[in-house]
Amino acid sequence: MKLYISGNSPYARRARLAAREAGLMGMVEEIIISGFNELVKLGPGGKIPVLITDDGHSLCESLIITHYFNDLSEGKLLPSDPVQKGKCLALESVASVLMDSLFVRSMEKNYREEKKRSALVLEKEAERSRRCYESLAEMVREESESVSLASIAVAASLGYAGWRTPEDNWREGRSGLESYYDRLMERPAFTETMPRY
Ligand SMILES: N[C@@H](CCC(=O)N[C@@H](CS)C(=O)NCC(=O)O)C(=O)O
Repeated sequence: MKLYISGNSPYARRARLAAREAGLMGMVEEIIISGFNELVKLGPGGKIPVLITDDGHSLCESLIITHYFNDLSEGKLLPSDPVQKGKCLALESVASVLMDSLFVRSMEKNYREEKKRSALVLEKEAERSRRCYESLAEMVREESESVSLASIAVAASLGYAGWRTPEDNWREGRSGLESYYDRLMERPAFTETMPRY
């Protein structure tokens, strides 16, 4: 399979982490894209990541790619118990919302001329990010350190926050979330895929 990525994309990182933690790296070739124009040849979305499967299907959306990897690994990254699975998906869903919120803010702050930036969007998304940090801090209280699609999404989002929205200081007052994140970062897959900026 071919996984198209860029080095610092949090969405790509999520797919890269899932491939590693599912034990699939022997089957996955990671290709760093040279430009976004090349991406539209792989599918209409034109976004990172894209996975070309061995059957020649083009999968976009990090959520779909990571769940596909989980299926290929026969469920290594999600609990089989339905209640535990629901809990895990709830955590993954909040981390997904956080990632989108951070990405919108980054686009607004870093890719738009200052006079064209929307204060409304920035405020609304900063508030959404804040709610997500609070919710994650609450949700990981009882979480073990086991790696799942949820912990992968949490780590990819918080790693991205450290880079793109350092002003959020997400660690401040959230020591449980901080130690959860720091423990995950000791794993080779997480260190290896850290954004380099
Ligand atoms: N919902 C998508 C979002 C992916 C995404 O926005 N990726 C960014 C890179 S971090 C991208 O490719 N942006 C290019 C663009 O928006 O044209 C996913 O989960 O994969």
